[in-house]
Amino acid sequence: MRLPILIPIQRLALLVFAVLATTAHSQTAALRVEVVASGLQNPWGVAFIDGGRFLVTERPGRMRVVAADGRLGEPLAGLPDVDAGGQGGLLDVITDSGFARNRTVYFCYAEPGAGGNSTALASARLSADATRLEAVKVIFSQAPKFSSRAHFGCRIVEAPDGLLFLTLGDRFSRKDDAQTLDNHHGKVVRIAKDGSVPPGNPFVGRAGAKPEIWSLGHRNLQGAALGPDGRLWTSEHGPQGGDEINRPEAGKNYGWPVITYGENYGGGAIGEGITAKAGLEQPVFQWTPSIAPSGLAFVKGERYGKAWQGHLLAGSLKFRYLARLEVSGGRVVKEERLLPDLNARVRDVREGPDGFIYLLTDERNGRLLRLHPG
Ligand SMILES: [Ca+2]
Repeated sequence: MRLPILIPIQRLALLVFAVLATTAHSQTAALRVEVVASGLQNPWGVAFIDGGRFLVTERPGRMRVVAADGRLGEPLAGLPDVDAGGQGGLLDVITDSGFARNRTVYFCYAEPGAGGNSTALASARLSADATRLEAVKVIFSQAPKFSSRAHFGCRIVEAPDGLLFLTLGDRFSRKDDAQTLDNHHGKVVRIAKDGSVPPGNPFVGRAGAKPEIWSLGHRNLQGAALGPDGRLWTSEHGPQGGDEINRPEAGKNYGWPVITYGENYGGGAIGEGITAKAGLEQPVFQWTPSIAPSGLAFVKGERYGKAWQGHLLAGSLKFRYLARLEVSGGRVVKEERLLPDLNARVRDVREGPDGFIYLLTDERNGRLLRLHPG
């Protein structure tokens, strides 16, 4: 007599489980997009300041405060000369971990100078009325300067120990420089907030090596984020194919242009056309064909459900979507493509202090977007 009763209960339990699983799936898949602000010209980086306000860079060389209600402030005064053109201009911005006390920000940009331009990192203090940058100090300049409008890299991350990571592109036609230590092309560098070189950097004291170098063998890193593991994660553009996610570690070589999963534009092998070699690190994930990733952020809060916590988000410039990358054991194990109908180049991705995910779209009329769970 008991069996006929038990079976329906088990089926009911399975049914309830299936409905819950379906609901959870649709909640995460159907994000609602709120436009916080528009009218930003090719915005590149967004940081979060007091009063629910935002600090946004525009690639042509402006930085603005965006009010919580989306109103755009006037461009801040006090910025240095920016070499805007091509991929260059005013690029990333972050707030200092002590911003609430010291109002300090860091920003990077294409710095003009003898020989062309290169990526520079500056610190500054946002004035009390948030109309200007004060005490602007260039704390790092990529060397050598070179005449190119491409591959600036330029993402900034403050590590838990207060040191700054900065990503630096290979300037496109200087790709072989990424394999040598006498320059900053195709590197991640690590510096202190005053611009000094941390004594623990991996190549300090090596003859002919730039002491700021943290890792080498990169192409054009346009995404960087601090993982829940407290470590640096980066994304970089491959050539035709071979876009990568890496976890750059001290002194390690990430292979470009000796190994790559990509090929030359229009086809044809790069170098020996190999994807692996002893002594060169493999990416933790790669996209072929290329999606052109820019902007990288971990979901650390619970606003999107526990299922998303610890996952990585990457914006796609080329295919105009947001990649959600499931991370397990330090590896990316699965990609879900979110916002397939966004129809805009995703330039930056950040998790705000309110736990919401924010995006910047790279357009002449660029927008700041807030993502709501569906
Ligand atoms: Ca690589």
